Amino acid sequence: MTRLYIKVVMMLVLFSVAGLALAHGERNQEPFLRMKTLHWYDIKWSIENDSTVQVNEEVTMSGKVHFFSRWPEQINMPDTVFLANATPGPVFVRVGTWLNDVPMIQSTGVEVGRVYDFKVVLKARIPGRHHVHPMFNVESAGGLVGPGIWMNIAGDANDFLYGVETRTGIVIEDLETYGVENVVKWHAFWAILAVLWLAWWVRRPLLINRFLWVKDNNWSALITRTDMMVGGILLVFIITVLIVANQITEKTYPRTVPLQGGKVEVQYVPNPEEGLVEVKNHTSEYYLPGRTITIDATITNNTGKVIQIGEFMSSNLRFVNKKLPIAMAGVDEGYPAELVPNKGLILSDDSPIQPGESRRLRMEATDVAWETERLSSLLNDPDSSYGALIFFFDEEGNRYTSEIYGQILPTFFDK
Ligand SMILES: [Cu+2]
Repeated sequence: MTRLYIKVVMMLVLFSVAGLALAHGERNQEPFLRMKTLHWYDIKWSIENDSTVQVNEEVTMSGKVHFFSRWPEQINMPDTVFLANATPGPVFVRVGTWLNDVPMIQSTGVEVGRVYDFKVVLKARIPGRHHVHPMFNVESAGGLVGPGIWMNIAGDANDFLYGVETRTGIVIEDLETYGVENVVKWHAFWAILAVLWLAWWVRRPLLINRFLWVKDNNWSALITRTDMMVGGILLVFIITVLIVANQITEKTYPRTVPLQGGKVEVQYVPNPEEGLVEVKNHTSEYYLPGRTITIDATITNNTGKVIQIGEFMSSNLRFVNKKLPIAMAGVDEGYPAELVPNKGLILSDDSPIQPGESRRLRMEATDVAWETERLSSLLNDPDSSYGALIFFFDEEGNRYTSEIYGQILPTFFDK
């Protein structure tokens, strides 16, 4: 019986661990959070998908992140956001993050409808196969993750070293172990003191006797003169220790900077190519059995150039117009294949859009990813609307980005 119990528990543990290893929840987020908040693009990783780095090696993720202007009403505006990384536990140490080249040690606020350049540098710490994403923590919304790739860390976790030089020139060999001895020493000191103080009271008869003393108003038996004296001595001793310890600390570390609570300001860089192409959504449908999203939209070309539709991007899924070589060239080798659906983006009219032209057409994005990425649960949301970025290219290779936004209706029958 006990054996069976142990087996069941072990299996449950195994299952939960295996589940963790496969994904860490990026698919569980509500579709509106993934489609109408951040659009990550031009993402570059310093290593290839599923390649291996050694413990202590650094990897870099960089690219652009666009904050959608139709920000969901259910969450706070991105006035307090923090650039980070999503990994299964502290398997990497975050060495630094930058937004438009400003160090993001603290939180910042951003403007919706704007694009920012980000960079995240990580240092490999714990061996294993990990799924690693860039991520923004947004107040009230939680973590919003960008596309992730697999990274393998090889080596020994005990070899991990994270050294820094402080502003005052002190070299710390390893932050992971720095000052730990002192922390242990002080915890032990206070723990011993607390145990002694408890022992002082516990060594005497406890409940019944003391209850009777209270009942009889026998206060001098309850708290004796010796108790008072010991208490007084302890009080003076603790305050003296605090004062002396504080002085020693101040002498040892004359210059300390407290943890910073303020926000950093980041200026956005104007993106003149954004919005030059006007995109207006008429109707959008999600055809469930076929896992197809169809968008009926009017595109108005104000770029002064001849343009073509290159890509429809939402929730890190990139539906690329395969007939347009320049759009295909934008998909790096090594970009996670599960995020670039095979069929790409199908247009009802492929011909180039002339300057000044307004054209109504249908865009079709079909892939099982709508299901596997659990975006089809969009239809269970009280707010079934979608948001995406569309990329256009002119003949000189310039790229224009535009937002598209609309309500989306489910359809169950092929038309
Ligand atoms: Cu992941």
